[in-house]
Amino acid sequence: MKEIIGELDAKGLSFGIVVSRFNSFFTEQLLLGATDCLVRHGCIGDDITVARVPGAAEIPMAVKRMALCGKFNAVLALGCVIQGATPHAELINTQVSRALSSIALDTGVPVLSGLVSANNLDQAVERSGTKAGNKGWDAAIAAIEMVSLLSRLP
Ligand code: INI
Repeated sequence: MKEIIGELDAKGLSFGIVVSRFNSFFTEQLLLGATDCLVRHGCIGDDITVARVPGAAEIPMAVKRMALCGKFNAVLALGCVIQGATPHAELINTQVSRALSSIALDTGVPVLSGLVSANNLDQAVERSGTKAGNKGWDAAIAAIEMVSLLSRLP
């Protein structure tokens, strides 16, 4: 049996990060988590580029541009959608998630979602650096692994 796995080494890799300003109280924590993870795994600050968009709905457009530009090994999408703030929160979640998957599959560039989808503020707090971890960190570690895995797959 031959097993191919990705390494958790971000040395020499470049990452694009798209972060939304909406619910910035949470998304800034996601950004801190993501960059902390990348740097702890060997990425240098100069190899991380952050693009800010107004809200989660605008994330895919910027992610696509970053994925297509050829400068980044992976792109992270960080946002926070809280149910109840708008009647179309569920729609935003669905559309953004689908769009991110399509961009990754169409471009071949790993796109990792650090999109917090919460029913209320408590859940958003839990997923942005407290008891349920930090979705930005989770997206970053998955990005590092996927870049390595894809470089090794036939
Ligand atoms: N954008 C978010 O990132 N999170 C939300 O919770 C949210 N809610 O609930 O409204 C939200 N709305 C804005 C949306 O993403 C767009 O920026 C806006 O509709 C303009 O296209």
